Amino acid sequence: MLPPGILTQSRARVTPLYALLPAVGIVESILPNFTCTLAHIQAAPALGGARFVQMLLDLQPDATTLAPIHDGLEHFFYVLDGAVRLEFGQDSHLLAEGQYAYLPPGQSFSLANPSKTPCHLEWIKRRYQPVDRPAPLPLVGDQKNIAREPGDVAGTQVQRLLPAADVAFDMAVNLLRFNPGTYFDYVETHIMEHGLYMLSGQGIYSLAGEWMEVQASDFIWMAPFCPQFFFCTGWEEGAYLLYKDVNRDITL
Ligand code: UGY
Ligand code: MN
Repeated sequence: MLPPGILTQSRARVTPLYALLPAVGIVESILPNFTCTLAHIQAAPALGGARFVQMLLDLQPDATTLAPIHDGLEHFFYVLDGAVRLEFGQDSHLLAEGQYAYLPPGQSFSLANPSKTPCHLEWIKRRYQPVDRPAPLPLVGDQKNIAREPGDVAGTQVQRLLPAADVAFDMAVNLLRFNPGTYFDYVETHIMEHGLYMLSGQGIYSLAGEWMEVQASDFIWMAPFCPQFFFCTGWEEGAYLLYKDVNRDITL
């Protein structure tokens, strides 16, 4: 007997103000400078307005960059599972789940998966917006060592992976955590754009007035001024990794 046909229902949405991309629909790209690696590109200027690139890299065993990457951009990596070796300057770090790195513009680097198991990581890159002080230095960290600050609403927490008080940084990357049943205390509408990767749990997200079910492994891009509101549902903690552009004036 023939298997049933494929149904065409999908939660994927792409609009000028936001995009919701369930993982299953993102067809992989091959990046010429990587071996044994698939890139699931989640945000890019091709979306219509995004000013950054975000992707999930799937590095199979023995994956490696063929030559150091030196593209003048700033970079952020967050390891989802497995382990990746990140080399830059004289530094070499084996980053495992929950560990991350920020590299300032102009810092060349290479990546490799030296283990027998795949490694998945979120990679964010963008053009740094200089300001009247030196750019940040490279930074390597582990979310386990970052304080969980109480959020504005009881039952929510935020971990700031990059130094929030240092305006040399033009990006923030935070981990937001929600107990089931918690939600924002107001609908946010702000100039900053977001790249959101759902790490665990589930919920409903209101984006520009439309309610959408979201779950672990979904990606959301939010354009500047996209009205946004999250309500955590399900039985486990909802957690997401959130990119945000910060600390810069508007030039006209
Ligand atoms: O910091 C933020 O802008 C955050 N609360 N937004 C979000 O989670 N959509
Ligand atoms: Mn926001």
